[in-house]
Amino acid sequence: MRIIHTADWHLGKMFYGDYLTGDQRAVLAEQFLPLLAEYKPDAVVLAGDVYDRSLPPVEAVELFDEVATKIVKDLGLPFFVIAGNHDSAQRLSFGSRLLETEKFYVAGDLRSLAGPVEMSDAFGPVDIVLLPFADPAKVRLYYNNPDVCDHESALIVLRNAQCPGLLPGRRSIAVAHAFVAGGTGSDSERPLSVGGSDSVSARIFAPFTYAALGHLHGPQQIGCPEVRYSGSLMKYSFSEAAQKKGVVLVDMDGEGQVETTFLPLAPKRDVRILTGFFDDLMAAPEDNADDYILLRLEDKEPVLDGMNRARKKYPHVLAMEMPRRQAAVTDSERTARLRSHTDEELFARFAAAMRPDASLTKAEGDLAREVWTEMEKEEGER
Ligand SMILES: [Mn+2]
Repeated sequence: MRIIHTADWHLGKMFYGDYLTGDQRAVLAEQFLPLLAEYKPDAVVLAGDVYDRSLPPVEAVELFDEVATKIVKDLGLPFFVIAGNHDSAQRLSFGSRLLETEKFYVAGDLRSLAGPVEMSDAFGPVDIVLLPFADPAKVRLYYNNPDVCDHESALIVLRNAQCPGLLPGRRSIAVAHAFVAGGTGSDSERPLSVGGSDSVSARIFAPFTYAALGHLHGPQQIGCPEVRYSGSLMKYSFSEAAQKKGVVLVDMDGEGQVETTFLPLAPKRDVRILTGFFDDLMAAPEDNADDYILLRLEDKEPVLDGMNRARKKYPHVLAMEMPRRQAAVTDSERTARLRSHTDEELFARFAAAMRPDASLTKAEGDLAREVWTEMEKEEGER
């Protein structure tokens, strides 16, 4: 049995004010789908966070519709999808009982869960057990089980309900969206709970031959190659700049021995952090100027109009940090220093900083003073 394990697509994700849907479409159409055609898996597994939010933009829904149709209809592959903590379980499960007949299995709403899906290969059956993300309170209520008090106990109850009798020696794959203890997080994952413990023990997955996990955006295995996060489709924060993104190819033999291979995906624009002095970075040669860039400057002095100047070289520069400058002057020091000047003095200093080669002319000074007076008058009238 061969499956492709992916997770955390976050379709419709907004990154520094812009939707990434176009980039997501490109990586899915130009790399993910061809990879399925090349490796010919028996099934595709998407372990939660299909969308970035519970009410995704229409472009994101259209994209998922197109990709799912290509996987299920054109390539003829069974497609297993669970809801993550960013998805609306109810909305995602629309039509799920109908889609099952097409081998498109969507698990979201607890009410629509129907136990393991049995697949088979030359060696016999393989159970696919879908464990969508569900809040502990929801699980406690739905299964009427007062013992459910955290994510760990909720997932155990859900697991036991979804696979009441895993036969010893029978092969099975769990698909879950959870924070498994020992995993390493990134900035773009939303915590599963506010306060309290949101992690679950890897032992929950011990009965399964392989656990296809979603939630953590960095690809990683937890303790052993059989409990694994594929990581997200793309880099969704600068904390992920050094991560490699891709999908996991899982090959399982007749005895339940599992071999995993990471297959990288490279979107058209990378997410990178550039560290150095502003002038050096602007002068350095660059082959991928179209990437999403965070400038982490070593300069201590202010860089005038830095973002606009940087944008001429890097059209997608998204942020600029100056850690050394922030360390040198604290916010309260800066505020105190500003308070010691009049508005007029501050404006003259600002003008001098913006135009170092020519100080304010008398006419400009007069005009500025006129505007200040006017503004103060209006303030007073309000
Ligand atoms: Mn996620």
